[in-house]
Amino acid sequence: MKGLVIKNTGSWYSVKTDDGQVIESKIKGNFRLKGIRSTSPVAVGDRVELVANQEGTAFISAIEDRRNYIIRKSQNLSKQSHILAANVDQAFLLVTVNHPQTSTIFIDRFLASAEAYRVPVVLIFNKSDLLTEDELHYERMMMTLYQTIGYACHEVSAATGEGVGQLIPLLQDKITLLSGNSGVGKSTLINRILPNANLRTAEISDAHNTGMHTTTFSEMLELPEGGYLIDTPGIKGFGTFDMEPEELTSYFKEIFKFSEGCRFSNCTHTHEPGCAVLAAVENHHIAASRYQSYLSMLEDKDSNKYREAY
Ligand SMILES: Nc1nc2c(ncn2[C@@H]2O[C@H](COP(=O)(O)OP(=O)(O)OP(=O)(O)O)[C@@H](O)[C@H]2O)c(=O)[nH]1
Ligand SMILES: [Mg+2]
Ligand SMILES: [Zn+2]
Repeated sequence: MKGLVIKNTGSWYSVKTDDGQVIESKIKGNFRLKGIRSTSPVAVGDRVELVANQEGTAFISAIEDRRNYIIRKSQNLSKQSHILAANVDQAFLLVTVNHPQTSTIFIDRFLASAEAYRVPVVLIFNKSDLLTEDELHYERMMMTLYQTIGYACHEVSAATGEGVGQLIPLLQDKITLLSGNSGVGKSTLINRILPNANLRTAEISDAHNTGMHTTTFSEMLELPEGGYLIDTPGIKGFGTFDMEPEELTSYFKEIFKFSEGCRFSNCTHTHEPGCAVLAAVENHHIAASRYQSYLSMLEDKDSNKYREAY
């Protein structure tokens, strides 16, 4: 029997079989996944093989090779990671310019790691109903910045429903991971799109009380038009990235374009003469915030710390 892992609640997995039943399943004792040190070897979005048992539950006996996966590194130094979801077609990164404020470093780190996994990202700016004139102005500037780089951006309010309609066609027949800081409104947005989902959301909206982590496990929800939306726990920061400068450069689309004009092919864009990236930052062709994010990821290589990206 084969199926799709649609929910992970720690030790149990809900697996939807190809004939449409949902079977609660466990991993067989010594089952390990090669190459990945993860807190849980099976992830939402995995295609698995099941062996049914007497009690109406099943054992997961094999995982099919993954097309991709999105990892959240754990916050301690154990080097363990947590796979938020596997086999996704795209990610919606939900951000808010206030209540809570999503930092540009967080956005850029997410975008760079998604580039590394080759997962396309759409940026969704939520809580437009809460923003002051100044905040709206800042939000539109951010949208222009990321659109110019090549990321689609949408402004919505999950609370009022404003703008949510424009997301529906983007979801059809795709597996979409919804990610973002805790409290930005991921579960609220899914409840707006799928009223029957009835996901738990934070009860009070308090700008000073963020990081509550209302959602604690990933869950895949089926869309009536075809496709799935995956609600995930909020992410706060990332583990360090250990990438060579050339590799890192290629994950910042606009920095990569300018880097073709650098004098040295191994330019790190920090101090080298004839650096086209530094010139572009100087001339405001590359946003200072993007360059700062690049530098912060470059520093990761030399430090071994967990970095909170706000
Ligand atoms: N005013 C307003 N409040 C919103 C909007 N979207 C979400 N909220 C509120 O923001 C709070 C957090 O929403 P959640 O949907 O629980 O956030 P989440 O991203 O799922 O958070 P985690 O599960 O902790 O990762 C709740 O009080 C929501 O009612 C919005 O568009 N406008
Ligand atoms: Mg949630
Ligand atoms: Zn350079």
